[in-house]
Amino acid sequence: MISRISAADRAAFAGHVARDEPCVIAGGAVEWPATMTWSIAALAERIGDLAIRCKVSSTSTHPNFGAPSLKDMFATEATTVRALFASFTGPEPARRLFTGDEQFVLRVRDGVTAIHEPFRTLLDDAPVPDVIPRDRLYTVWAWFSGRGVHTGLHYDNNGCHNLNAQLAGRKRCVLYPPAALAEMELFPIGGANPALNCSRLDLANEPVPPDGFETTLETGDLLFIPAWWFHAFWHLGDFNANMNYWWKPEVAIANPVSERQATIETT
Ligand SMILES: O=C(O)CCC(=O)C(=O)O
Repeated sequence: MISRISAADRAAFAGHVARDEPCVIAGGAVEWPATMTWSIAALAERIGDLAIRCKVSSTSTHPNFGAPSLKDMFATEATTVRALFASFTGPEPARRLFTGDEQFVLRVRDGVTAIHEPFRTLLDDAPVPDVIPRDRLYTVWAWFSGRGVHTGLHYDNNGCHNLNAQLAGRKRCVLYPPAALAEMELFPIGGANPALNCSRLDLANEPVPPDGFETTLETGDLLFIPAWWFHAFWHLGDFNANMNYWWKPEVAIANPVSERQATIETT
């Protein structure tokens, strides 16, 4: 279980960050304009015409590591927000997924902030939470999906803490600490699959490894995923919308996963 803390208890959140321990800020985003207004219809009216790319899988799992080629595993397609959202209410609602891999909302690199202008409206409705130190903010992404999507077990290779805001719909998630690296069955360094931060385990069809930290995010919840922790998600709502905010830890964290990532980046 992941502990649920109140949004008012900033000291409790700071403690979780300091200890690299996940938590949910229960209802921390309930009063955000995004949580109160985002639906397929409302968002389509504002950004429906926007041209985007989305991930596309022949199953409900993203990436689909069972696909016959790397090209199929990481396939994307050109679409519009409106067409993507329409697919969520069609016969195969879990085939498509929008994430920031295809287009970020905000990035800070070398002290320079870049905002993808057509997404500024998302940031207006879901601003960077003030528990995040602004001088260490790294990236903000948006996520849109239909019911049934599963994102496979992985760690974020940017080395950042992550606050993931559930703004519409619900998601079940399971987290594992960096110390569980040996049980995570990651694609091997030097192997054919370049997704070195991802697990080969197919948790859509196999039991999740034991000793995971599990929770279900309800609309308005904020999940803190400490840097280098493994996570997998199951999308439970008919329409799921999230924004997530990454920031650099105050001091670099040394653990088996950060060491693995350093090896990847130097080989
Ligand atoms: O929402 C999901 O399916 C995945 C979220 C995730 O991987 C993240 O916040 O880093």
